[in-house]
Amino acid sequence: MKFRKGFVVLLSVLFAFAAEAAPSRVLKLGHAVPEENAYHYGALKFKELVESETKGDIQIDVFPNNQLGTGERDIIEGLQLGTVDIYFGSTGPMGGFEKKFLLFDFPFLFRDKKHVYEVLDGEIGKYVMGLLDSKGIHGLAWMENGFRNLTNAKRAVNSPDDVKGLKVRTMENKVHMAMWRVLGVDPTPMAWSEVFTALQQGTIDGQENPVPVIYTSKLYEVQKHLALTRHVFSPAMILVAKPLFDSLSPERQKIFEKAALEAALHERAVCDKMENDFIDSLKKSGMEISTPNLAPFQEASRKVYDEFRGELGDDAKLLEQILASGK
Ligand code: EAX
Repeated sequence: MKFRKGFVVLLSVLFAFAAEAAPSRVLKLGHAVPEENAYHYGALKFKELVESETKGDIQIDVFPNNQLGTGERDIIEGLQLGTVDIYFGSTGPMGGFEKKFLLFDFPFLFRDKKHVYEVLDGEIGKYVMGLLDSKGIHGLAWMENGFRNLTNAKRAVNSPDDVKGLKVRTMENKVHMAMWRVLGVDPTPMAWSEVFTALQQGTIDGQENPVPVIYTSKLYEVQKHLALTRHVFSPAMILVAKPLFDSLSPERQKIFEKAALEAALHERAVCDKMENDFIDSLKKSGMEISTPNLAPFQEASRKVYDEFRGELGDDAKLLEQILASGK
């Protein structure tokens, strides 16, 4: 009898511990790239910090490689639908959610990464991020996707003439598409999850992305030529569904904000190192790399400013501010 009583007590203690350890919330974090990409390193850092700061009461499950959607636009829509809790990814589709995000999509807008983070970590970045709240999305931090470069299967690119007639996949972003159109390219907007197969099948000739994405998505298997055009700096963001963020206590909101800032700085450092290391890796993987003179590309893409400045309304002044601060 005594044994049975002791056993029941032991079981109830174990259950009590188990119940205590069970998280009160399990959140879904999604991104569109492989686990080797910098976003994933950032996501794991964010998970580690939030789980440790909440002593496991909030658990974050990370879903890489488009598991929560067919591409970044889809995953961001999931934040609004409540099917996704946290997004790590580029701002590429953001212009479709808040037009003012097109501000960062203008070609050759940023001089270098120092200039990028003076803007994103300053008043302009704060202002643009704050515009998302009315869309059911809360911005937590700016990360890095990086300066975008053109790859293609057909020919080396050293001047705008070399891109004429190429079918190039772009993000679902009308400013990016306009830039390639003025260069005589046929731009094809497409979700990231479809790009590798489209390149493999030859339905498109090329695409454009930062070096870390090109390498971690193994595009060297289907692309022969890489031109270091650095034609647009692609920011990335940590976003959270606004109803979820609003439901957190002020203390837990601070935990999310602090963890996001730390995770973003970690991701930027990882991404920056990858950009330097992976150029060599791409060469070793058989890609032919050209470093074109960018002036003719910059000259030709000026038309995009005239075409889209109006979309920014009175925030077009921010465009001039960014250009001026980069001189
Ligand atoms: O964010 O869709 C794209 O080209 C993005 O740069 C990629 O998914 C990484």
